Formats: sequence, C-alpha cells, structure tokens
Amino acid sequence: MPWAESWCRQARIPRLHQTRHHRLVPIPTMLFSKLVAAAALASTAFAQSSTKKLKWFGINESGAEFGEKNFTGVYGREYIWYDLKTIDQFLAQGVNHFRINFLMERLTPNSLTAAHDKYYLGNLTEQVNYITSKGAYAMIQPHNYGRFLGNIITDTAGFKTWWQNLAAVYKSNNLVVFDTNNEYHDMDQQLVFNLNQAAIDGVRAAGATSQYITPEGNSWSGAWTWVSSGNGASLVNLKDPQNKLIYQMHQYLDVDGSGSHAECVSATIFSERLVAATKWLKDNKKQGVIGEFAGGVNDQCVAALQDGLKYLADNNDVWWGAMWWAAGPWWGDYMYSMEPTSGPAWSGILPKIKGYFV
Ligand SMILES: *[C@@H]1O[C@H](CO)[C@@H](O)[C@H](O)[C@H]1NC(C)=O
Ligand SMILES: *[C@@H]1O[C@H](CO)[C@@H](O)[C@H](O)[C@H]1NC(C)=O
Ligand SMILES: CC(=O)N[C@H]1CO[C@H](CO)[C@@H](O)[C@@H]1O
Repeated sequence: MPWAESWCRQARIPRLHQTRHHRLVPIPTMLFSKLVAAAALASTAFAQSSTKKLKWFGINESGAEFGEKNFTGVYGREYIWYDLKTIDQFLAQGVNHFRINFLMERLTPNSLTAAHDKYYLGNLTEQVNYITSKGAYAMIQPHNYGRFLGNIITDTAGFKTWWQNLAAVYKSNNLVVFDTNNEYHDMDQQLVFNLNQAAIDGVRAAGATSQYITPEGNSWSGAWTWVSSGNGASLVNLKDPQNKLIYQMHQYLDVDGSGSHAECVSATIFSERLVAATKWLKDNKKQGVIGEFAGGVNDQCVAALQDGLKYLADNNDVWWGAMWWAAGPWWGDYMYSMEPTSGPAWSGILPKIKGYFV
C-alpha cells in the first residue's frame, strides 16, 4: 500500500535529523488596543488567562507530496489529494486553517520557471477554492526543504519567478497564505534568507498584496532552535512592503524534536521549547505561527500539548496559532494522524486541544 512506504520514506525521515522553529508578522491595528489591555492585565497579576485563544487552528493536509523522491509520480499511485468531505469535518471541529502539502516538481516539471502542470495545479486550486469558500485559510506549502529535483535551490531569481507565477493564480484570494518552503535545512544561512526574500518579492510582484506570507527557517524551522541556529538574527531582516510576514516555526515534543516518537519528553516540554522564540518575537515586534506540532496519544503528551497551547494563547500578541501534523487519506494508523475519523489523534487529541482556539 502506498501509504506505508510513503510515510516512512518521506515525511518523517527528514525530521530525524533534528528540530524545527518558526515565526510571523504585524499586529492588525484593530487588535492593538486589546493587546495593550491584555498586557496591562497580565502585568498587574499573574492571573489566569486561560480565556485567551489562538486565532488559527490548523491542520496539515499531507499526501500530494507523497512519493517525493519520484518527482513526477502518478495521481493515486505515488500521491493523493485530499478528500473534500474531511475539510468539512475539520471545519465542524473549529479548524480554520489548512496547510496544503504539495511538491514543486509536480507543479512545474523539470524547471523552476516552467509552465504549471494543468492537472496538478487544477487539484491544488480545487482544494484552495473549497477551503476558502468556507471562510477558512488555505496555506500554499511547497514541501521541498529548499530543494528542487533533489538539489539545494541556489537560483534565487528562478525561485522568485516560481513564486510570482504561482501567486498570480491566487492574487485575488485574501484567504490564501503563502509558505515560502517547508523546512529548509543544512543550507547556508544567507541562502535561506535570500530564498525567503525572493519568495516575498515574487509574491508581491504578482500583485498578491493582501495575503500573509510565512517565511521558514533553516534547521527544519524549529522553534526551539530559532535563536540558537542563527535563524533569528538572519531572518529578522526580511522585508515585506505589505508588512504581512508571519514567521513559521515547527515544534515537536519528542526527545530529539524530530516528530518521530510517540513519547513526549515531559508534560511541559512544549512550552519550554517555545520560550526563546517567543522572546525573539516580542523583542523584534514580529509575529509567528507554529506550522507543525504533534505528540502521541498518551497522557503525558496530552498534558504537554495543553500546556504548550495555553502558553501560545497566553502570548497571542505574537503567536497566531498552531497546525497539527497531520491529516491525509494515506496515513493509515500513523501515530499522529488526525484524519477523520479513523486517525488516532482525531479521537485521542482533537477533543482535548480544540478549546485553545477561537
Ligand atoms: C515513479 O512513478 C511511476 C508512475 O507510478 C512509476 O512507473 C515508476 O516506477 C516510479 N519510479 C520510481 C523510481 O519509483
Ligand atoms: C487532478 O489530477 C487528476 C490526475 O492528473 C486529473 O485527472 C484531474 O482532472 C485533476 N483535477 C482537477 C480539478 O484538475
Ligand atoms: C506545518 C506542518 O505541519 N508542516 C508539515 C506538513 O507536512 C509535511 C509532510 O508532508 C511536513 O514535513 C511538514 O513539516
């Protein structure tokens, strides 16, 4: 069965190397007075702030990037798109943001500047339109780790063109969010900066001016290493004329932060791994989102997830939300699967975390 080989082969293996982290953008003025009021409250007392919520409750939809070493692949054999009925099931649970995984090579075969494959783009657009027609956000997420056809992308001009061409398709849809790339890693830091800046420039050059963009960092975009890896010092200098950057970081709760174990290190490991990144966001007046997080279905992980989500919500002046890893039709009994309704996390995690979101 395709799912079995797919999940061990791709989604997880890259993570084994290590960690992730990420962040975001400016606070809408509307919210500003609320935030000031909240900050005042928080400083007068360490009172309970458990009523604070996160505005983005996200799910990673994974499958269209499966078989990722087979750059072409065939729909239904190497990869799959997402069942639109499951989108409705997530919406009913309060999920309002879908991070859509796909492969760059299937969209523009052989070259960053090639024309779009009509069918792959057709499927991506069908997903995006369905999600946004329901009022939810659709995150366009090339699941490429800063690579194209297996090689680190060094052609920043070509990367800008790739983004300009794709953003043009969605430029009038305000509910689309652009994720520059999934989990850059083992790359020159300046190149990671340059690729993020090229993506931002390409999106804006396409006339997509109202959408949020989420840069990701090197080192698998880990939150816990956002500062120590050098991502913070480098990516703080990204420029967006629209001032709508939301830095995207990833955070897993297992021993090596790879998202490959069911066990969580402790009941407070999630919040602990967010402290340095939260300070970076606040110090630099940036905004962030946790674009991937997960833990196994067990009491310690549930406690850690709740503690971390409360921490994020308590700091919702800088954190927009968090996106569970993952859903998709081919995950089978994968320990983190939140696919309705058979995924272990659908019944074991979702009911226990949804209260932290708006
Ligand atoms: C890639 O996918 C195609 C289409 O399913 C298949 O025929 C081919 O054997 C695959 N190649 C590899 C190397 O897996
Ligand atoms: C999705 O991809 C399949 C396989 O290439 C294709 O037959 C179908 O027409 C595509 N759907 C859309 C909406 O483009
Ligand atoms: C934010 C998030 O969860 N991203 C994940 C989405 O799915 C891919 C796998 O297909 C992961 O590698 C990403 O980390």
